[in-house]
Amino acid sequence: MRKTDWWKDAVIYQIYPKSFCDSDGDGIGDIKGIISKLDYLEKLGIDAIWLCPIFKSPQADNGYDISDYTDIDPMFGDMADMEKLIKEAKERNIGIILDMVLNHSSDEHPWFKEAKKSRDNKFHDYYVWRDNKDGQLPNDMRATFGGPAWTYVPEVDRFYFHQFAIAQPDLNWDNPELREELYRIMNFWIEKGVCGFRFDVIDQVAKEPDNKVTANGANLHDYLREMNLKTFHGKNLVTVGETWSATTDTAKLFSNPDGSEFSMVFQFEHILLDQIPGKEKWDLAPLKLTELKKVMNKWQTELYGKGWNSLFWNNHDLPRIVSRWGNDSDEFREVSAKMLATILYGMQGTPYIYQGEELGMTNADLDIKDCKDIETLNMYAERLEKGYDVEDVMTSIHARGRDNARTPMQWNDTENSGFTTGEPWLKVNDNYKHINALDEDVDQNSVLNYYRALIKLRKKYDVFKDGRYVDLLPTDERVYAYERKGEKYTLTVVCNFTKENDVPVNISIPDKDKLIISNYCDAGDDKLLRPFESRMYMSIM
Ligand code: TEU
Repeated sequence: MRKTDWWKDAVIYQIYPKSFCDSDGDGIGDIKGIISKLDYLEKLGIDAIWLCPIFKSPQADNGYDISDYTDIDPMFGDMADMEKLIKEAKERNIGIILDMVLNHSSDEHPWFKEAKKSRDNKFHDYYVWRDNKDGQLPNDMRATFGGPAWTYVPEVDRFYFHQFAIAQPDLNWDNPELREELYRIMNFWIEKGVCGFRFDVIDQVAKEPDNKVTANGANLHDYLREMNLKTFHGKNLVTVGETWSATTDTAKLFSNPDGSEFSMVFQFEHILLDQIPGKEKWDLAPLKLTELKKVMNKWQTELYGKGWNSLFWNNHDLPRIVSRWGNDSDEFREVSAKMLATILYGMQGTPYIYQGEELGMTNADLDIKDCKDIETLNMYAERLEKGYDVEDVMTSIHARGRDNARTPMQWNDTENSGFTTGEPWLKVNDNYKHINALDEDVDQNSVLNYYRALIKLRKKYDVFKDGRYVDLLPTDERVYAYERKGEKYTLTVVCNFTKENDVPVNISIPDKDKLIISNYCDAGDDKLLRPFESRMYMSIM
């Protein structure tokens, strides 16, 4: 039995099953492949795996379009494999977190197939419909993956609402029977022994399309508290909601320490800092370090004692952080990947590692013909039609496309990076010959061994969990320095966010403080930092 709030000391590892490890040579990762890598994960030191959707799905959006919530997609294996994964992970003290996509289902879910048949069908009201008035769309809302958020179904002479793809009809949470079905599904998995859930776009479930409201509808927190009570409440599970709309105020509700909603949420305020404000993620802008600090400072201080942060740079929707805010050249890739990890791992919250981040995996620079992601492909077509320059569109895709994160995991330097013996569903990044887990395992200075060391440190000192955060250099555009003040210890983190050399650190580190980790092999100078140098000091008060 895990102790209460175990997730506050935990590190969570995210697996994108399609790209993690293929056991049967069909070019697609699978559950047996994951089982074969549990020893690797145990050695890394993680406590839980967030598994992206493995449920039955036509894969219009790589599993985020579910057609059966209590069965496994044959592409990934079967229920016996899943049970084995839960059991074998548990033997290594690793829990399995399932990805619940409850805002929408697949259009091939039996509920939707029934719903389309007639307005009188019991399942019709499981979805969000508006009448056809003279062939006009109900309103001008747009779907995240392009086009209108409404699609017409002639059989019922109505439009259904979808915030994402046409193949992802939104579920109607205002229907209590639908909510009960969802709770049954969650309880089914709780009984199978999972250790928690990640909830896809959960702030968007209480939509009010007539008011053009998607996130934070009036009923949202009532629904979430009901779901909590009827499913995971009091069961010591970890729960994390994906909430693009979260502010520190709403996050205090979502992650209320009274346990009424979730353990924590993913918020994206920092992630949105390098795009042109008010525009789309494809409209690139440079990141300003002081702006990043402002956002991190706000989340670190406002949630202190009142909520809980999740700490992440990466996931399956985001570009690789070393290519984004670090530097993926041969010269600086390793130091900058470690520097970025250091900034995050000193903070309060639960860190998430997205597969390959612990190796310093980079963006992929895929040709458009090799891209597979629905969001990227739809945007490409849409922007070219609008007359955008093809080179500009490709620059955006290389910087932000979701396939960057989805190229297969780089296990070793054999063909296809040891990911598959077949033809991989998405091209392997060519750099697997020198960026791979096998080499990094034995290289004491690898990014992988740095992550292992950071995880060990977090387990060793309570200050990582409890220390109070203070930004030490809020106006410095090059150095990120903060401290965490605990009862016994003070942790100080100092990072050069640039490739410049001899960058002065305008704070003094007491002589008695001990350097507990750094991304350069030799001692260096605590007053002048080398490119991307990062240092963590610990003091006893
Ligand atoms: O993502 C939510 C979401 O809004 C994303 O579409 C996000 O805006 C975009 O990827 C940023 O580029 C979740 C899942 O994480 C994503 O994989 C799914 O495609 C999406 O929901 C729909 O289920």
